Amino acid sequence: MGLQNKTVGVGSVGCGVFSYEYFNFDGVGPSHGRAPAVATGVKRVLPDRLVFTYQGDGDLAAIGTTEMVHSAVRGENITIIFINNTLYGMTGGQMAPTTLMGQVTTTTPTGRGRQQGFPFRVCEMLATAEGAAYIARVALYNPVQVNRAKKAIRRAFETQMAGLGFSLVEVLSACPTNWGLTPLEALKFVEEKMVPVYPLGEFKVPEEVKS
Ligand SMILES: Cc1ncc(C[n+]2csc(CCOP(=O)(O)OP(=O)(O)O)c2C)c(N)n1
Repeated sequence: MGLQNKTVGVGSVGCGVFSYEYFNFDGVGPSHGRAPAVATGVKRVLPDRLVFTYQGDGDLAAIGTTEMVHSAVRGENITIIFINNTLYGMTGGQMAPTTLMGQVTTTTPTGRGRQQGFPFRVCEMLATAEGAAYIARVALYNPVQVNRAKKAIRRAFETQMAGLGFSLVEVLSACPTNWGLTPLEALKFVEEKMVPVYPLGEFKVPEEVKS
C-alpha cells in the first residue's frame, strides 16, 4: 500500500511484545492492555499515519477490555489486529477469556467449566458499536485462509486510511507450545475446535472498501 514510512505499530504485552523488532517501521510499546489508548493518542496527533495495534487475547480481551471497547465506541480511526490463540501464551498458558469450554490450560487443569464462564466473542460484540467500521474474523490454518487474512487486514487498513473509523481483525492463531500439540496438530485444532466457536467472516464492512 506504499505506507511503510507512514506506519506506526503499537505492540502489546505478550508474545507480540517484540513485534517492533520484526517490522521495518516505527513502533511503540505500551503497558499491558493499553495499546488502543496509546494508538488513539498517536493517531490523533499524527492523523495521516497508519496506526495499528497487535494484541493477544489476554492483552485485549482481559486486562485491556475497556480500552478495546471504548476505542470502538468512540470510533477511533485506528486498526486492531487481535491474535486469538485461546490463552495467555507468554506467561505459560493460563486461561484467557477466549479459552474454549473444556479446554485444559495451566489454570484450568480439568478443562474450562461453567465456573470459569464462557468464551468471549469480541467481533460479534464490537459489530454492534456504531463507531466500528470494519470488523472481521480470519484464521491461519491453511494457505487459503492466510490469503483471506491478508485481504481482511488490507481492508481494515483501507478503512482507516479512508478515515471511516475503527477497524479490527481477529486472527485465530495456533499456539502449539502451550497447547502441547505439534505444529500440524495445532493447525487442525484451529480449524476443528476454534472455528465452530468463533465463526469466520466479515461482520461489518463499509461500502467504500467492498469492491
Ligand atoms: C500489568 C501486568 N499484568 C500482568 C502481566 C503479566 N503478563 C505478561 S504477558 C501476559 C498475557 C499474555 O497473553 P496474551 O495477551 O494472550 O498474548 P500471547 O502471549 O498469547 O501472545 C501477562 C498476564 C504484565 N506483564 N503486566
